[in-house]
Amino acid sequence: MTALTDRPGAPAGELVDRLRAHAHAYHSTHPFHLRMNAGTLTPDQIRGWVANRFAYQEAIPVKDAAILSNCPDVAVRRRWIRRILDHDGTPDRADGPATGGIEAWLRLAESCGLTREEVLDHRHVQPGVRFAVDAYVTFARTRPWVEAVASSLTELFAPDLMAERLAAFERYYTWIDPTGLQYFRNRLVQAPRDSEHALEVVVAHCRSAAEQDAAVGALSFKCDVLWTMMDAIDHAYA
Ligand code: AHQ
Repeated sequence: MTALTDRPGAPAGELVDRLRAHAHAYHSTHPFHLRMNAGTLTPDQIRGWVANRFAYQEAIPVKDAAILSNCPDVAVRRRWIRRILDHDGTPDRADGPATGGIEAWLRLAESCGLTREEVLDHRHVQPGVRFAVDAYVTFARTRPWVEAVASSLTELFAPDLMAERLAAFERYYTWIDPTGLQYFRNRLVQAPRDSEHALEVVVAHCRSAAEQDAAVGALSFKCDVLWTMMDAIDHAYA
């Protein structure tokens, strides 16, 4: 009897198909996102979503640093570290504004009529959002690093959502200063680059049936993280 850990996995193409099949569980189809992209959200609902999603954005570089700390492969680390700079930005230049995705999200917040202070202090963050974000960071800290890489593959599905969202904001939420939408424009470039790397890593490192099942399970878990955040936001602001 071959142990599951030794049983060879499926060919790479089949693993990729199993991962991409999670598109149906991605939070792009959550009712709150559907209403957002249909232009029917009120300013308070948009502000609630922006303030809560900040807790997730802030946690991404911490999550990525956890993966780096567990990853022994220098070639992977060399590329993975870019994610941290994308979000944290580089040290404030004396002559210019702070950079990075977290700063861009704060600008989105200000464009929606939120203050930086009320976003940074998490006063609007719902318990379900906090617990889902904490679960994601804990997953990255405690699971084998390749599983944590696999959990980031929700970004395979992000570009379509980002493009639809950007179009919806520009068309329906004209009360938001368009310069505040730069974060989404940046993700249109960063997300495909990041998910391409993550997919390469998962395909290269998940050869046994057990490893492939764990990678698929990690992506399923992450879909639940994102969906739970949206449930908590929908419950609080719908
Ligand atoms: O803005 C997002 C982001 O920086 C990331 C990093 C990545 C990860 O490492 O898990 N996932 C992710 C996502 C971002 N935005 C979400 C959205 O709907 O705006 C989508 C989300 C993802 O697909 O995981």
